[in-house]
Amino acid sequence: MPHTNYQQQMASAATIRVERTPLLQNWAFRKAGDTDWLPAQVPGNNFSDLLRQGLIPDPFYRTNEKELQWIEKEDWVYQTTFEIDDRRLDLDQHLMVFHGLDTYADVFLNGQLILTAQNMFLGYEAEVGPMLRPGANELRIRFRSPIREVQAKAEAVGFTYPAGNDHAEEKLSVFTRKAPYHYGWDWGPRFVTSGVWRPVELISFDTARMKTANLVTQSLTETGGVARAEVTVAATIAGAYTLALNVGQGRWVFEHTVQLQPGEHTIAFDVALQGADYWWPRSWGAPVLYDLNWQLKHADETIDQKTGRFGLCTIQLIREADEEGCSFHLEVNGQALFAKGANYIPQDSFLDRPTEAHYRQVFEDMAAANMNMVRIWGGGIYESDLFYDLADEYGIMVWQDFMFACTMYPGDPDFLDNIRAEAIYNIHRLKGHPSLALWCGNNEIAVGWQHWGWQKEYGYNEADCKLMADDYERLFEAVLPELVAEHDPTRNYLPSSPVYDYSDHDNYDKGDVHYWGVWHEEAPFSTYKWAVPRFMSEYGFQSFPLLDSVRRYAEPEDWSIESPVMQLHQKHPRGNGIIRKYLLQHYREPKDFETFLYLSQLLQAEGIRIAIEAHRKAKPFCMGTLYWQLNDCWPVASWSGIDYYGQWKALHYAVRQAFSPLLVVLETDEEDWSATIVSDEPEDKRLRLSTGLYRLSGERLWLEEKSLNMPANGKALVGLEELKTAAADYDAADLWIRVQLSDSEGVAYDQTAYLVPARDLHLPVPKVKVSTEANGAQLSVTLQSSVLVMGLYLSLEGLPGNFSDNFFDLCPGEPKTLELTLSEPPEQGWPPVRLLSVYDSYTE
Ligand code: BMA
Repeated sequence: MPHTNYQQQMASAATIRVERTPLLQNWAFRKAGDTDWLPAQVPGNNFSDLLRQGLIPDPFYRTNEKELQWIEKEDWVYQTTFEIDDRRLDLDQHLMVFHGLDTYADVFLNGQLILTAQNMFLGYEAEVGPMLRPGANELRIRFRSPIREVQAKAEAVGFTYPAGNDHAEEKLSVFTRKAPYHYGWDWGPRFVTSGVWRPVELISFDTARMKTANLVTQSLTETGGVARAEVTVAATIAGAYTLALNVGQGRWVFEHTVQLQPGEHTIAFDVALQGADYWWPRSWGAPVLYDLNWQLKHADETIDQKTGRFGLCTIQLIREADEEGCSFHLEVNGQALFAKGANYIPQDSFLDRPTEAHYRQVFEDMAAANMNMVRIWGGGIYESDLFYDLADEYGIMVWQDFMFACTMYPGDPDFLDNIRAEAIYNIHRLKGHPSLALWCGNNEIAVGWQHWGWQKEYGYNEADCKLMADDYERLFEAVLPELVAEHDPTRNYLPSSPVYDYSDHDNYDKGDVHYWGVWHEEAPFSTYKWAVPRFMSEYGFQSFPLLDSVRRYAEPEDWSIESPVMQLHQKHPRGNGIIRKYLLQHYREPKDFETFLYLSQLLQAEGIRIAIEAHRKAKPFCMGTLYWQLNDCWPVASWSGIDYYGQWKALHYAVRQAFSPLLVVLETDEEDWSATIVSDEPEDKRLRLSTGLYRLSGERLWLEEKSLNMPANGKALVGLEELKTAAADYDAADLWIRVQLSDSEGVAYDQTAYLVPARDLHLPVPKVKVSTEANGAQLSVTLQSSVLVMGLYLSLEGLPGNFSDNFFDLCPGEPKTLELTLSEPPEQGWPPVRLLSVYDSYTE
């Protein structure tokens, strides 16, 4: 019986002979050449350690970034001691395992060199048996400056790589396999860190150990599916080894025996999971996961064990010729699915800072905003295992870029070998996650090379161009696809995103596009309505963090958009001017700094809402929309919907609504007035659409209700001719419209809209009645007004946190209750509720 079998396996776990000891204690560091050792944290980095020791000021505060650039040019030394006893030394094999070294490191154990590292994205192992001794052992790592390390190499090249986001004069970042955003980006500061950024452990064993163990879906059947178990075993003695795999706590149990010679071996066998449920992205079904227990047995003993989780799921990127051109969509468990999500960047410039709670919050925030996909963009890092565990758990598919972005890269044999090792390591680390949807070679390099004029800008001659183009082809069209095909054959590889440049309109019917006409070209938001490709994998618009966030990095004397501090926290050279230009097209001149920040957020939310609506309305021609960008890595003006401190901007609330499974897209600016209803629901629905016309002062002028049948995953068009006729009798500047969509459970979608830009509306003076009810760490706020209040923003000065709704239009005569839940009740009691609306940005 499977259950008994499982119990037996657990019992035999006691004999396990692989010992894993984390080495995360007693670390000290110093700048090379200094004599004093200072306490350090591992995992961590030199900036965080210097800050903890009070040796540098807060890197994010005011203009401190500028003062801290010396750090990248120094070498840094980290050291720890650890104890080993004789019993441990009795084991045969001893490996020092580094899950992440940033970046150029020489590692010494008891004075002997055990390893030289040169890739932040790669895990390293060194056999250390002969160097270990009973009692105290000293592990020392010397990190060479990633800047000075590659200077000679860069000089030898004879031209500059087009790494426009690298903030230094010399574009050295391309020579180092290290997070590109550390060198600066158009939303990121430059902090080129060094350090032990992921854990270190000492692994000792006799006989054999498992290095990696993955279970990957191969195919689905009506009643389950087939998955391939793949385990890498390092054996020290020849003999028979048995791999025992237990799926779903004893529901399926498999054993596979092989004869092994000493050395490293990959053992693969297929298993049938009869009756297993599929893993589905959220809102399409449940992301069902089964527990995994792997055991390696030899001579009747369990010698190693690993645990994990498994989801039965296939995700394919379908790119096939069709009537429109060439498709570009994700097929999940055989069904075409519309992808809704965002582009993700690392959560901090300093990678030791995001905790498990931060990671979980990112997934809570994505889930709350109805997302089913996230793109890990190629200028950051291959994320921690935790990120992918959460993606599996929350049902959010991961588009995984390899870490290359926005520049050409060298292609010499050493560099390619380094990348090969990095790719193989990360493919095996991540392939067992059902949420992993596809591998993508790079971000925007193909379009950059073909369309952005780098050749002219950087003055490349023919030979330089040929070298860079050949290197590109070798890496992204040969090396990486071959490695994906060999090591993760069920997953698709896309060489570069986007496939087509946004200037290339003839090809919008064929691939993915990053549409940057809005923002970079300063095209109006309305262009989002027609610039619709088969899949939109980037588009975005900047906004500022609000005053409560700005207070945390700037002083009152810095509170102007053009102050040196605010400019340093705006990394796009034309950013402030672009925001201002669009802002004045939509709103009146804001009366002060705070209302400028606030309106920038409403503006961003409005722009991205228009884009998302256009993409969803164009389904199934367009099958995905991922805006730029979900989050920030420091406090800054950027395209993010959530600021560095975790505050939802107006955008995140707007995205939650625009990604809701049932959506109404209202058109009132063309000859044909219409509402397109879009359903991402996996079942048919009976819906009621209510459309109302009102005066801003409150009076209802017209109301219509219609019932309709909405097929699963379908679309419906409803004419609004009568609304148009009704509105024609009034001054459009006095009007607002409300659309509500209800299903059997109540209102599923509720939106307000206007017929003229906010700047032209005759907004009445808001008089909002506020009542609050505090209950421990939760505050309920009820708001009521007799007139429409546009863009109402609630805050509690000095208290961060996200209300259940915010930046909404408060409808006349309809009380609205919001909740804010903190982790604990506020120490000083609840501050008064502050309100800000569009009207409050006016001068009078
Ligand atoms: C896209 C991204 C990033 C950049 C953003 C805004 O190109 O891939 O490189 O931050 O645009 O310019």
